[in-house]
Amino acid sequence: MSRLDVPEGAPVGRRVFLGLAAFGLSGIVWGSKAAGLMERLLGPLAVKDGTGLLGLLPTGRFRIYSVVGSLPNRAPAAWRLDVDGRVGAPYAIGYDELLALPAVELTKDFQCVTGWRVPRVRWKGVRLADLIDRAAPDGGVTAVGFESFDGAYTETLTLEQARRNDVIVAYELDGKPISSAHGGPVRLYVAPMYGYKSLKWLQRITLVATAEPGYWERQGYDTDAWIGRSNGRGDEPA
Ligand SMILES: Nc1nc2c(c(=O)[nH]1)N[C@H]1C(S)=C(S)[C@@H](COP(=O)(O)O)O[C@H]1N2
Ligand SMILES: [Mo]
Repeated sequence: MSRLDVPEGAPVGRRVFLGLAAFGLSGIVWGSKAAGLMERLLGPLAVKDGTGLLGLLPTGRFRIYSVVGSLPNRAPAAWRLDVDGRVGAPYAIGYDELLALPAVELTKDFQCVTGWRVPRVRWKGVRLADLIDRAAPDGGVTAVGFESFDGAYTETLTLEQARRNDVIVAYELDGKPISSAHGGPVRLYVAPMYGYKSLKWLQRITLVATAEPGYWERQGYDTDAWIGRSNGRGDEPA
C-alpha cells in the first residue's frame, strides 16, 4: 500500500520511493483520527510532484494515491465500462462512445479527507445519472457500487446521491485526458464528497438493493462523505 506523489506521467521507480521515504511523515498534523488512519495505511512513502518536493504539507497540488502500490494503466482503446446489476438493460460502453455522450463540466476544489485541497480543479465527463438511466434500473435499486481495474478499490453511493448533477464519470482533468496516475482513462468524480469517493480506474458500475461499504468505509471512514459534514472535519464545502 503506497501513497505516491509523482510528476505527471513519470515512472515511479524504487529508487525514488526509497529516497523520498527518507523524508518521513513527521510533519503531518492530522486533521482527525480518521484522516490519520488513511495516511498510516497508505504508508510512509511520498512526496513529490512537478512542483518539486511537496513535503508533507498542502501545496495546492494533488497527491497521487493508489492502495495497490502501483499505478494501473489501461489504454483508452482497451478500456470499457460495464453497467450491470438489478437492471433491465445491462450494457458495456467503450471510451469513444462515452466521449460522444452529452458532456458536463465542473470546476471545484478537490479535497482529501487527510486535509489536502486542490483549488479550482476542472473536470469533464458524463453525468452518472445518464449512464444509470440507460441501464433501466429496477424498482428495488437503492444504491450503486463502483469497481476499479486496480483489482482492490471499491466505492458506493446511494441511488439518490448517484443521480446528482455534480456526480460524473470523468475523462478530462484540467483540460487534458485523465492520466493513469490520476485514475484514467476514466474515473468517478463525486464533487460534494471527500476524494476517496472519487474512485480511480473505473471499470464497473453495479446497481444494487443494498450498499456494500467501499474500501475506505471498511476502515472506518463515513459512507456519506460530504465535505465538511462528515469524518469529524469542518472543511468548507467544495
Ligand atoms: N482506485 C483508487 N481510487 C482512489 C484512490 C485509490 O487509492 N485507488 N484514492 C482515493 C483518495 S483517498 C483520493 S483523495 C483520491 C486522490 O486522487 P488522485 O490520486 O488523483 O490525487 O482518489 C481516490 N480514489
Ligand atoms: Mo483521500
